[in-house]
Amino acid sequence: MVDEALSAGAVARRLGVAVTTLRTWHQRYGLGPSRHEPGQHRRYTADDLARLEIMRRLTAEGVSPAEAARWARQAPGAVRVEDLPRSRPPGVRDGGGPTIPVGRAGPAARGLARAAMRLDSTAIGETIARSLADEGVVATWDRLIRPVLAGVGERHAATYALIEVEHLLSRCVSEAFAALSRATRPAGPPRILLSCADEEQHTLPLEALAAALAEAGVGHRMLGARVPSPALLRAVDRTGPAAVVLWSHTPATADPTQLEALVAARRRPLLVLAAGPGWPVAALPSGVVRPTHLAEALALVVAARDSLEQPPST
Ligand code: B12
Repeated sequence: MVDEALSAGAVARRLGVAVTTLRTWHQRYGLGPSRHEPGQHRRYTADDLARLEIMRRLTAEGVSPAEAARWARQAPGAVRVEDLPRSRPPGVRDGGGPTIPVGRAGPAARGLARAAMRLDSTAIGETIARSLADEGVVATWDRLIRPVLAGVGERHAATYALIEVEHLLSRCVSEAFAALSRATRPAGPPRILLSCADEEQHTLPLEALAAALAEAGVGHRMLGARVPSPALLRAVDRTGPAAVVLWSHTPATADPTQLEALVAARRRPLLVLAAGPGWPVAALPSGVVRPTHLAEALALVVAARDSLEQPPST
C-alpha cells in the first residue's frame, strides 16, 4: 500500500479528512501514528492508514465514531469487509453509495471528492489550500479541482443528484482562491479585465485565472457572473484594459455579438479572449483569440499586459 511512513498532512490528503479530525481520532480513539524515530514527529505506517481508512469509511456511512474505532482497531487482517457494520442512517451516502468519478486524477483528487461527498468544508478547504501552497494555482486547478468538478457534473448529469455537493464545493473553491488573492500584492495597475458573459453563472475557471494572476503579482479586475454587454463595455471604456477575458461555459450564454462589441470598443483592448467551452469556435469575430486551458490564457494576458507596459521602441 505505502512504502514509506506518512506525515499527518499526507494521510489527511489521502483520506480526504481534516488534520484536526485525525488528531481527534488519535486522542479519543487511539488511532494514531505508530512509527516513532527519535527526534522526529511520529509517522503513519501502512497499517495505521488501513485502520484510518476503515474509520473514515464507517463514520461516513453513519456508524458512531466509537463503534467505528472498535472495528478499525482490529485491522488490518482481523477484519473482513463483509463483516463491517452497515448502520447507515437514511440520506447518508458514501463508501457503498454514489461516489464522484475523478478519472486518472491522483489520491489528492480522490480525497477531495470524498470530502465533497461528506459536505466536509473544512477538509475541502484544507486540501485545496495545501495544494495551492505546494503546487501553485495552475496545477491545483488542473490536477485537483477540475477533475472533481467535472466528476460532480458527470454524476449530476447521470443522476440529477449532488446539487448540494456542487454548491458547497464551488463555494469552497471560490473561498480558497479569494484567500490566495487577498494574501498577494499586485505590482502595477490592473490591466486585465475578467468577466463572465451575459447570464453566465459559471465563474470558477475565471476565478482560477484571477488567482493565477494574483499569484504571479499581475493586477486585474474581476466583474464576476452575468455581466450584460453594455456594462462590460462601460467597464472597458472606463479602465482601458490591455486584455479582456470573456467566459462562456455553455452555448446558451455564448452570443458572439458580445465579442463583436468588444473589438469595436472605443478603447479597444490589445487582446480579446473568448474563453470557455460555450463559444462556437467557427463563429468568432476576427481578432478574437480562444484559449483552451488556464495556463494558455494566463500566458496570453500576461504577454498583453507586458506589451502595453513596454515603452515604445525608437
Ligand atoms: C460548478 C457548476 C455549476 C455551479 C457554478 C458555480 C460557479 N461559481 O462557477 C452552478 C451551480 C452555479 C451551476 C449552474 C448551472 N449549471 Co453548471 N456546472 C458546474 C460544473 C460541475 C463545474 C463547472 C466548472 O467550473 N467547470 C470547469 C472545468 C471543471 O470544466 P472542464 O470541462 O474540465 O474544462 C474544460 C475547458 O473549460 C477548459 N478550461 C478549464 N478551465 C479553464 C480556465 C481557462 C481560463 C480557460 C481558458 C479554459 C479552461 O479546459 C477543459 C478542457 O476543455 C459543470 C460540469 C463541468 N464539466 O464543467 C456543470 C455544467 C457546466 N453545468 C451545467 C448546467 C446545465 C448548469 C445550469 C443550466 C443548471 C440549471 N438547470 O440551473 C446552471 C447554468 C446557469 C447559467 N446560466 O450559467 C452543464 C452544462 C451543459 C451544457 N453544455 O450546456 C454542466 C456541464 C453539467 C452537466 N454535465 O450537465 N453550475
